[in-house]
Amino acid sequence: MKATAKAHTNIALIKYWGKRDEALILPTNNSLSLTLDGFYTTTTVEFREELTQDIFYLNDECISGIPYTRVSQFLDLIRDIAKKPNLFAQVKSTNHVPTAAGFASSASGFAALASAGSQAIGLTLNDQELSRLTRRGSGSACRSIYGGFAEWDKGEKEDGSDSFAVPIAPQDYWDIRVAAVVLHADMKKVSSRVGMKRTVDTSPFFKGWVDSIPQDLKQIKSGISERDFEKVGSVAEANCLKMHATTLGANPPFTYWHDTTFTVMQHVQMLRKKGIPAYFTIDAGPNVKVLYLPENEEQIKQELESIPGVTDVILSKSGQGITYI
Ligand code: 2P0
Repeated sequence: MKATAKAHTNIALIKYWGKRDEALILPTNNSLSLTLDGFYTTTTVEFREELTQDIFYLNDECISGIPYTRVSQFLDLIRDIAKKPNLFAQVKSTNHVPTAAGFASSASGFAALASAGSQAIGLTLNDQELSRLTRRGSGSACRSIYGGFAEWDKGEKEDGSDSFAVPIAPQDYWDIRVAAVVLHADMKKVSSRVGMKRTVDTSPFFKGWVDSIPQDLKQIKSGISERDFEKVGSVAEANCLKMHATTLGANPPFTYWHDTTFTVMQHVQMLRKKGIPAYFTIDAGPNVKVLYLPENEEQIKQELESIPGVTDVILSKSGQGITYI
């Protein structure tokens, strides 16, 4: 009745931005990501007969409120599948995702919780079933089941049974690196959940975003299969810009960018002009992630650290999928 799992976070190169069903977490578009080795969550779930409710510890702190409710409601799904509605669990999670780096710890967190929880209660799920379950905790988490590149297929069905991630290329397929550029900036004011919903509901640019995804996916997948870094990087950068453009069309309008965000973006484009292949992508926050190749690591780190307003540069490689400890 006890299991421990480790899951890594992932960075989307084709972004998930918009839900067609908020309760089931069904997206409006497919997304594609790279799992990262530097950032992970380790979670132990133990179901115990004597418990009358779930208990959740995060980094040794007992958690209540909304984060507790999200974990407990997710365990309800596992109890439901296992047909053990009154069996509660103690969950102990440790995040190795520096909050300042601007990676959503919800991706590694829910992937680790789904894996440890389903194994602890005695379920035997294959990767697709596990990814589909993980999706219900947080959408982007369903891609973290796999190492390397993964694609979340939005699916077509209303019940979400065909909405899960599939592997595209394993961790050791291609040594692409990611630098997380940490900026001196305030915490984001619009959560990705709220930002996504506002964009879907009000942005006239949202349709253009959704319509453009199939072509981006086709291009990036051919770039991955050819190990063509420029192709992958340029599609990822353009896709990120399109996602962020939708937020400017929302009502009320918003942006995740900070002035330093823009400075870093321009610096990355300048590096390319100097002949160093580097491309940026940005999630629902001000920090910038830079894609680069191993041979340019030293220079990339130095260049990014030299930008005024940059407080840290954290380097990461392609990471592995779920492991059980
Ligand atoms: C992504 N993001 O593809 C995109 C890009 C942010 C920008 O997935 O509501 O925390 O839990 O499904 O997964 C962040 O959204 O949202 C996200 P929910 P999630 O990585």
